[in-house]
Amino acid sequence: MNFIDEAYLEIKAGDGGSGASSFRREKYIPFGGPDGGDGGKGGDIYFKVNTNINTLIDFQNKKNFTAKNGEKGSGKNKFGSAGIDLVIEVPLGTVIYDEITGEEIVDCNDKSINYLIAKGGDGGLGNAKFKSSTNQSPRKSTPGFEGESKSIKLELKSLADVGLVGFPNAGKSTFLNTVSSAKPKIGNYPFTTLRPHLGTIKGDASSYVIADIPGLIEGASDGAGLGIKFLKHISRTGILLIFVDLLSLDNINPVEQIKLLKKELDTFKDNLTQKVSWVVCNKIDLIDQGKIDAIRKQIQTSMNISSSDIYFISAATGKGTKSLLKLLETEVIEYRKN
Ligand SMILES: Nc1nc2c(ncn2[C@@H]2O[C@H](COP(=O)(O)OP(=O)(O)OP(=O)(O)O)[C@@H](O)[C@H]2O)c(=O)[nH]1
Ligand SMILES: [Mg+2]
Repeated sequence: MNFIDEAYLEIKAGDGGSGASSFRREKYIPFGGPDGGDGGKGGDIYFKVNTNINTLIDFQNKKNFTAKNGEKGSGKNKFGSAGIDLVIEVPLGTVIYDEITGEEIVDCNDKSINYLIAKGGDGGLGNAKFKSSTNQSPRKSTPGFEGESKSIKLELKSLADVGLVGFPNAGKSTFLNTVSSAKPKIGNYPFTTLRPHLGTIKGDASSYVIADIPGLIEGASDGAGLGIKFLKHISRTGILLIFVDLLSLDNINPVEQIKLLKKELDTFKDNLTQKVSWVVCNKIDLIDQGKIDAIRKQIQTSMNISSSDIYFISAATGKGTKSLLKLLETEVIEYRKN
C-alpha cells in the first residue's frame, strides 16, 4: 500500500445565473411592467470530515470538482434556482493549502464543521430590480457572478490510527507483516525501514490503519540515526504502541528503552506523549515466563504504567497479537468518537 498523503485538486464553485429581462404581457395591456426575475446563486464547495475515510487515495484519479451553476431568472418574476452545493469528504486532519501561494486555508480537524472553500457566484439581477420612478420599463438585467475557482493541495499528516515507535530492530515491521497484508522489509540490523509503511487491519466492527515508521534512537531529536522527522506521520494517530525489544542488540533494558523513547517523543512539537500509549514488549518466544513477569513488574513500578497498558507478544510467532489487535480495535473506535 502506498503512503499517499498529498493530492492536488482544481475546484470551481458554481456561477450565478443571469437575471432575466422580460415584460408582463397581459391581454388588453400592451405595455406591462418589467417582470424579469433574478438568477440563482451558484453552488458553494464545502469540505467535510468523514471519519470512515483515512487516505487521500480517492483523489489520485479525480482531480476536478465543480459545483452546479445557478439557473437563469425568467419572466413573471421567477427567480432562477440556486446551484446545488458540492460537499467533498476528506479524512480527519486533512490540511488544505492554496497551491499557488502555499498558504494554509484550513485544517479540517472538526467533523461537525462544513468548511466553505469556494464560494458560488451571486445571481444577476432581473430587470424588475431596475424599475424606478424615472425608468418604468428598464430593459437592463445583469449577468451572474462567477463562482470562485482555486487550485488546492490536500495534505494528510497521518493516515494511521495506530503508530508504532521503537528502537531499530524491535520488530515493528515484523508485527505489521504478521497482522496485516502490508509487507515492509524485515532485517536483523538497525534501520531496515527507511520510510513509513501502512497496514490495514480488518477488525470485526471496523477497519483501522497501523503505521510502521523507521526506528528511533537516543538523540534522534538532534538528528541521530534517521532523526524524528517521521514522527509527523504518526503525530495524529489515536494510539501509540511503544515497541520494546526484549532482546535488544545493545542490551538496553526495557525500562531504559521506554525512557529513552519517551524522551525523544517529548521533543516532538505535537504532544505525541499525550495520546493513549501502550507498551508492547516483543520477542517473548526468546525468554521464559518468569522473566516476563519480572519485566512487567519493573515497567509498572519504575515507569508508573498500569499493567493493562503493557503487552507481551511475539511478532514472529503471532503469540499475543490477536488479543492486542482486538483491544486496539475497541480503542480506535472509542478514539474516533471524539
Ligand atoms: N525471535 C524473534 N525475532 C523477532 C521477532 N520480531 C522480530 N524479530 C526479528 O528482529 C529483527 C528485526 O525485526 P524488524 O521487524 O525488521 O524490526 P524493526 O523494528 O522494523 O526495525 P527497523 O526497521 O530497523 O526500525 C528481525 O531479524 C526479525 O526477524 C519476534 O517476535 N521473535
Ligand atoms: Mg522496520
